[in-house]
Amino acid sequence: MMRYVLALDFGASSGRAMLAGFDGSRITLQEVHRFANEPVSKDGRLYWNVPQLMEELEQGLQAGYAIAPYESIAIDTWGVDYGMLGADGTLLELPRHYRDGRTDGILKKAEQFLPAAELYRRTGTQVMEINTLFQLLCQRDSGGFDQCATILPMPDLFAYLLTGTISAERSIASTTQMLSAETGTWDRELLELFHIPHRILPEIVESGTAKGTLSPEVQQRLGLPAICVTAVCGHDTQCAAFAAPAKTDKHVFLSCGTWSLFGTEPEQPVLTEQAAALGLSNEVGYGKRVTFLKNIIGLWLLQESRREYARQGKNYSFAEIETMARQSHEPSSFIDPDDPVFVPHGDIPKRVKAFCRKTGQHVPESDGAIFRCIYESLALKYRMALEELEACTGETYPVIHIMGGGVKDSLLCQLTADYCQRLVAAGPVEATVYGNAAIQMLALGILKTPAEARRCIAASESMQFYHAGAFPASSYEKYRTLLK
Ligand code: LRH
Repeated sequence: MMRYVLALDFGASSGRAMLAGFDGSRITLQEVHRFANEPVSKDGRLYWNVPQLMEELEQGLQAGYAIAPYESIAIDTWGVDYGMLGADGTLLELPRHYRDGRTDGILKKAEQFLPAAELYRRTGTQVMEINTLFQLLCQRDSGGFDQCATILPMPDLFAYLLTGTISAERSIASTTQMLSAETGTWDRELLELFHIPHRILPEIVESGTAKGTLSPEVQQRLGLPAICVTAVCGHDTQCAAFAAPAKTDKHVFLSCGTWSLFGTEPEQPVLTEQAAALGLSNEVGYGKRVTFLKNIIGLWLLQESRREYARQGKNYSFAEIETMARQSHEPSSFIDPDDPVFVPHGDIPKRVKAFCRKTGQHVPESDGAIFRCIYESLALKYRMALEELEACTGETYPVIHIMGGGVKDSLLCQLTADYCQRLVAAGPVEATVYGNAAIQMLALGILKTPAEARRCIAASESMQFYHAGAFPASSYEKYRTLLK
């Protein structure tokens, strides 16, 4: 007998509802609803359109149930953003988008409260301007928290709007930079240092537990029964990491979508000074498993460049972008993909050119050369991240599992294999959804162990393998010098 769950996966530019069925050995996925996630901009500020996203989510619930009566639903999203609820439980304002820019330059200010190295030692999280802690610091200085009864990370906010339950799932809570790496609870002392009231932080719950059921009001409105809403890893990255079809723990995963999350699964958090200096992050996954990873800006650079070219009347498909990059014969130039200039929306190609000019490199002329520069710079950054991970854990990882949208990009997969000099196993594209669905199935007892879940996911998809070609040594040397 087939058993079904519904996975709701929100990305930074689109979301979808996927029906996942399990026949006893394999998981099959069916997309039942897809929608755009368009941020709203108001008075120069950028917000997430929660009412519209809720409508889409509800359409997904109905479309899925019309196909198969699923037993549970769960939501995963990007990290760090949150909504604020008032005492009466209403959303005080639309949640701010992490690319809004309000946290630009905040790290300097944060140093007054606690030096970054100490912040890292306490939380184990890569210190990034967009993290919730710094967003709250801005909130403290603008509106304050008088009206705010609680904050809810995005996946928990959607779950709250369906169930009325207020809680934060651990994996998404670990992207806030407010969770103690030692105790796994909100770090009270740290909150005091930043003058953020502890009272606004919700109870933490584990992935794979029930959040509640659809509220009577939602049931009635949608014509659905009291379906269970499960807390999976609310953080999309952790759903993907969970789904890596790896045979051993000695692998690297590269969750490759808008962001590239390049990491591994050590036995313990790595809180050394070296890890802090290298900007590596300990984030929590299913069953409190630590993932040790680097947040790299990712395919955002290609996605946003594509949007910019479209604004200029040049509509390139992703396949065309890949071909143009392959065919570029201009001299190589590189960027640091993680330079803050590349974070905001806008004209990425122009910023790529400016970066190359400023660093005394050949300035790419053609659109293909811009794309080539982005591709190679990403693969080079992966190489550096691999070296950093291996230096910090003392391990060697023979295989890189690329998952997510990047799997479809054979140029990126091959460049990753070449620059990292490792075997690349590409797949599944839908890793996040597999992870979301498999964790629900574990919660329902349909799957018995995480290892069984990984085996089922591996059996449900075929992988593509990319073997390392010649190592582009001179490019790598040039890149290292550039980033020093
Ligand atoms: C990827 C991701 C990443 C970061 C960013 C904000 O979707 O979750 O891990 O946290 O979004």
